[in-house]
Amino acid sequence: MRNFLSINDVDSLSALLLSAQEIKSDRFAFNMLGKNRTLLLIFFNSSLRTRLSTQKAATNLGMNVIVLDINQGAWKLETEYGVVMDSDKPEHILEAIPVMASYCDIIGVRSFASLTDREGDYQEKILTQFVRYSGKPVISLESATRHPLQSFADVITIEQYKKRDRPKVVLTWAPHPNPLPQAVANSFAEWVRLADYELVVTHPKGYELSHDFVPESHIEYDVEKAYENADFIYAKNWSVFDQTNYGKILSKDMRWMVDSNKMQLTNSAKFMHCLPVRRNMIVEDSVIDGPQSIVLEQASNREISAQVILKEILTSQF
Ligand code: SN0
Repeated sequence: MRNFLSINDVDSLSALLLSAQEIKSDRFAFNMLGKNRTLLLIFFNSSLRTRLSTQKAATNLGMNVIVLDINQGAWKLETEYGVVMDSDKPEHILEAIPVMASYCDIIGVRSFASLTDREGDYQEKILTQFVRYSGKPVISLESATRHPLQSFADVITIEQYKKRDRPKVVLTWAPHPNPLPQAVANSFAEWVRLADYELVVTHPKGYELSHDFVPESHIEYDVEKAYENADFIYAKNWSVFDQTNYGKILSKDMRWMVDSNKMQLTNSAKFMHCLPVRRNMIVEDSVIDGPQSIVLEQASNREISAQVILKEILTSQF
């Protein structure tokens, strides 16, 4: 594995899942693999789980880690070409990327969706420049359109809890006060399909995700029908993907909040969310605090997913 940006970088999901089990049973078994190798984590956006779990995973493998928050202490980076740099951005990404790359062996990048320029977001303008100009393996720590380390951790978690081979996994939109990217939802859908679980996506009309991630046949607009016989309820808010309203909020329909009434329609489903979660908007307290909630296990599997990927890259690239 050279880069880890999406499912396209995965040769065999079952091999990754085996590696996850191996690392879970002894996370220090490969603590010499990363000796004298440095991981640089660059954040263009806030992070709690990704930052800590990736740092911990790298340390388990014996790596050194440097973390840079672009918005706290670094120069603001210009990302557009050909501009007269007379704004508040003193450094161009064209210099910054190779300079940062020269201090490390692997780069993790958290970029972000503009939510105004759909084409730019879906072209992954920032992430692709890191791949092009760093000369180093690049790991996505959430990009404009995907969050693969999260989705891989989600699949590890589902494997742990599933009671049948092909569980019914429901991805439900839920209301949120602010416009959020489609990244987590896109990525989750793509990994659930890779894992060959049954995927049902439910949301109000107007919140259709890109058909590249969720073909129309997977959508169920009747939220209660979607919950029927579900094994996993995965909640996430996202803003509109459609070109005319891209990045906007169309609805805060509370019928999509995950509550104990709808959970009763399921096959004793587990509740999942990538966190951070807005309680009593996305999910009722009684559900997230109840025995069906596996959000903490999901978060703890972030260390495992990051370690599997770092191990793959260290093994194949150095
Ligand atoms: C991010 C998102 O992509 O939706 C990161 C999730 C891992 N979530 C948020 O930005 C939540 C912020 C909020 O206001 O609740």
